[in-house]
Amino acid sequence: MSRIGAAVVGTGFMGAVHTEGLRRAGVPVVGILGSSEGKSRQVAERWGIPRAYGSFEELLADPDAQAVHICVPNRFHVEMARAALLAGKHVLCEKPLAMTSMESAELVELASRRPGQAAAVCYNIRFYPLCLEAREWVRRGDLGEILHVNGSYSQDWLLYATDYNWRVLAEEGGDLRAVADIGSHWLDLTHAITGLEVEAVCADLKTVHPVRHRPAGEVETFKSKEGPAAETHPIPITTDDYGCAMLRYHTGARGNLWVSQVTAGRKNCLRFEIAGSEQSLAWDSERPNELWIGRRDEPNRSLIRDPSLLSVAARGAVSYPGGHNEGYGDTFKQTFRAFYGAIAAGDFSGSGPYATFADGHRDLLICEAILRSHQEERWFKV
Ligand code: SOE
Repeated sequence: MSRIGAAVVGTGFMGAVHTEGLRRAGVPVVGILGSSEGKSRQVAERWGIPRAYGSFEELLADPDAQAVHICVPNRFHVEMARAALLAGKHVLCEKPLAMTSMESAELVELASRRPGQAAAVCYNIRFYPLCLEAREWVRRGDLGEILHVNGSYSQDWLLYATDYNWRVLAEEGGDLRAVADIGSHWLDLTHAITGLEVEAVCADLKTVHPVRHRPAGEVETFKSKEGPAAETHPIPITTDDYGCAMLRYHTGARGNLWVSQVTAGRKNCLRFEIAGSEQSLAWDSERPNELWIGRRDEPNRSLIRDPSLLSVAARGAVSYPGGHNEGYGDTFKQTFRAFYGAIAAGDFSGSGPYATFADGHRDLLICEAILRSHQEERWFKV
């Protein structure tokens, strides 16, 4: 699709997902950077990537890498995104965009001064076709006035005190974890669908495991579920395993969100329900090819992801006919098609369906308000 080459920073879960998604989107992956030169070389060989960088500076100096995908722990996001923009690269950064809203504000400002470069945050869930369809329905007015938006994002990969990954550490990921890691997806998605702005929040958070047992080496996201390490040492944890927030939107609509990384049986489950004055919509990421339509005066319906039944906007993000189910990996392919499609078209307005740095900044502001509300035990304005 694009002759623009991409370099990926990070060789963990997200680095692998981005590399595969880029290739499926027809974007050449020209090089990879891991945590050391040896790691870069090993992964480049395994994944068939032509170049293994020894440093981020080497990556930035590569003229074939016009875009950089940042798939490393959150604490590196701001410095890498800043340097990549200043080096003239397009940037696609994993979420959350930064550790604090001060950092994300700086990136928004910098990106606005680089008008010929695209700057996006990888909120891939927007690109499930039925989420794009829900967005169309709301925008067309089919739901009527939005009364309330409710939902959750729950996982079980951090249920036990022996579960560990860099995300549990505040110094690696930020003061908030479940809220920032997965709640930010929900906040972004529901904003993309409804256009509603969160004005104030009232939140309650809980660290279920104030002490976790850290293994000697690094553990990839989700991998601790495959069995505890033989040798571990106890470490204090301050980030949230669970969180709940009531939301007030700018229109007067209400909402609530709960997140958990300790709900046994919920593998990766984002759910939303949007109640409108005419009808409701509900969706569950563990059954992503069905959209529930709630009606009061006639039977409820279920819309199956079949391109022939979808709006033009949602159909553009579908690759296979109905019944040939699409899922998680496809959302990355579609995110990258949208991002590189905009670059190829010379459209740097950020008005397309992908999330911009400004969207990433909005989510950080809400996350910080959630933390303050919890700490001060009161409603907090965003
Ligand atoms: C871990 O909770 C994680 O990998 C998130 O960081 C991703 O954003 C989400 O898509 C899946 O879960």
